Amino acid sequence: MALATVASAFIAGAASSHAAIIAGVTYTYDNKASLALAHGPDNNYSATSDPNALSGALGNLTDGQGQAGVYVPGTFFWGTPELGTIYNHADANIPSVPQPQLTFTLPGTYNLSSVTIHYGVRTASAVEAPSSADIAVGGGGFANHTGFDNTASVNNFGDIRSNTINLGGAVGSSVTIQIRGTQSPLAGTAWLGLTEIEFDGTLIPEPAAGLFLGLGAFGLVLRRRRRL
Ligand SMILES: [Ca+2]
Repeated sequence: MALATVASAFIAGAASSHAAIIAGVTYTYDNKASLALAHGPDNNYSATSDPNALSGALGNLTDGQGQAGVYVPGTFFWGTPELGTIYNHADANIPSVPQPQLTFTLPGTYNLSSVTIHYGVRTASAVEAPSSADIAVGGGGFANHTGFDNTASVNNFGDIRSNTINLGGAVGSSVTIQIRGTQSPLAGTAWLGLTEIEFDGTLIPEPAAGLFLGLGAFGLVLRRRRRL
């Protein structure tokens, strides 16, 4: 059996176990410093003195709390401890710059089935759903995804909603997400609030992950040998 076939069989076996929500995901804000108005636990900082407060640490977007159907805000949206990020689209850079851009680091290499973005809508306060999200797995190219619900909220302090986006089994140890503007920015005064971002996938054991990433180089070697 060729090495490539062995590796493929190993990876298939590893991926056959059930996908599950990945714990221990950390993240950084890549372009948060350009936000002129920002509030919430992850954003209540000085862009000049503490621009990388979340580097290598768990933040409110991956603390396992704030999911749609579980969490109901009990105070004004920006006062809730569940928020990961909330900001005002009055920033002059929006919507020309997708904000925020977040890079998530997974605790290993995963076969990713989906990502679920939980967000708030509070119509009375102009807290709106994102318009779309651009997502790149493992440093690959960005793909645009829609499906965010911006219908009027019912709960007094806002509704927490979710959008599960299919990642099609993409393999990687990091994911970058660019959240794109609110759906009807009301002349630049709408707010965006995120509460939790969850990744669903299957861990690829380290030997298989190495083989998987090395298969491309191995194929090059085989092609070269055939030419000799
Ligand atoms: Ca959370």
